[in-house]
Amino acid sequence: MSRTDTIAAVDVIVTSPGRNYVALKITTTDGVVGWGDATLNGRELAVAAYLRDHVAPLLVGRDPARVEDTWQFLYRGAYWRRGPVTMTAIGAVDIALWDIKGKVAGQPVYQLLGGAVRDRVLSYTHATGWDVPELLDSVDAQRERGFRAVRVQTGVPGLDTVYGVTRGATGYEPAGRGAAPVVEVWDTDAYLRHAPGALAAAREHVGPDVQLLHDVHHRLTPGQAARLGRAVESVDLFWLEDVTPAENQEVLRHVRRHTTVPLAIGEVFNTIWECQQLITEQLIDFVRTCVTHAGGISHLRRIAALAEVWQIRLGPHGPSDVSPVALGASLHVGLSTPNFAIQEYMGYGPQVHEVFQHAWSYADGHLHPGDVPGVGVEVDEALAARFPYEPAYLPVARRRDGSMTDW
Ligand code: EZ4
Ligand code: CO
Repeated sequence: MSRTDTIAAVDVIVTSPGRNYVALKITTTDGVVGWGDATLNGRELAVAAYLRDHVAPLLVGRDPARVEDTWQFLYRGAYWRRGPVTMTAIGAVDIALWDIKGKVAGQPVYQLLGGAVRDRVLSYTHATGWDVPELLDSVDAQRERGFRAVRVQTGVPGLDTVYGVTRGATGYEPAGRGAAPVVEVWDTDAYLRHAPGALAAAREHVGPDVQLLHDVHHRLTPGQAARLGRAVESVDLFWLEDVTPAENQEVLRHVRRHTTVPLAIGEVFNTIWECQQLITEQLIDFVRTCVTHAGGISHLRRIAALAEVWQIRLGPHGPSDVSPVALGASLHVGLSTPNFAIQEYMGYGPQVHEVFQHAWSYADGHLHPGDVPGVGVEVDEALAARFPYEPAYLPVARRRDGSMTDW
């Protein structure tokens, strides 16, 4: 990079190779290209417009080497603080600038973050079955693929749709294509009656050596969460995720008083400030913030640093809606950050692997970001253009009486 190298172009690419993604491309006057992920599931076009209309014009002409200053400029310069759209846009720029910095230096990003502290990053994937026998088959299939950590979700008797499971299918994709969200009917009591037994059956099936995780997906009150935590203590979960919506974080104290089950929260958080109380009051064990939605590599590292003080670890979000660019970025943080525990890896359909050519790799239950300069994920723009955006939304949930609840 010459000393006069500046940002020449900022392009936003929306593509739907099986599901929607938003990719950010930053090109420098020297011709170096950096890629970021700006995918916000079900609200993709809001981030695309934020980037195109408000961020791209501000970036052209700036020094691409100033990663931290650009973060500060976009965060403080917006005046309006935080929020998923803003922070996803900032995250995309941050990841793309780290990609450029790595390419210019000829180094994978993890080397610029201080180098590897581990050889590979432990990952977990999803097992899903409508009933318990189907779930156990799914767990076996994921173990055969080498996974040592598996998230287990099952259907609930009496309900037709349940988070994390698709009836009659082996895979699960939360977003549904179409002009409006699918409406799911939810019954917390039915879930609480069923879940402990299903989780116990999974533990009995796999024995002690496999890590089991479970996602409650924001459905419980603090009292219900405390009871569920107690009921599953003998299952020895790696974590119980999102037991409450965690908007009121104080309520987690009640859960903590009653159970030692490890708690993971934060996939919907955008900044260190939403994590602060949960970390400093030790109300959780794992922070789930995603590199895309929480302001990029620079900000995820800050969250990790705060969490480290309190012996809390990172287990970032990594479903299909976190693009391969973001997964790569997360793995550079994972390889170089001491208190990074585990990376969610839901996997991608074949078209996604073609559009996003990635240096990261999976083997034997672990992920590695690869050793190419930068983040190591390139977007095939011609192929991406063949998959135009398709409206898709996450489901919504209503109770049996028709009132809205948290999905
Ligand atoms: O609901 O990716 O832990 N994983 C999850 C995911 C999220 C969706 C939201 O976009 O909770 O399934
Ligand atoms: Co989750």
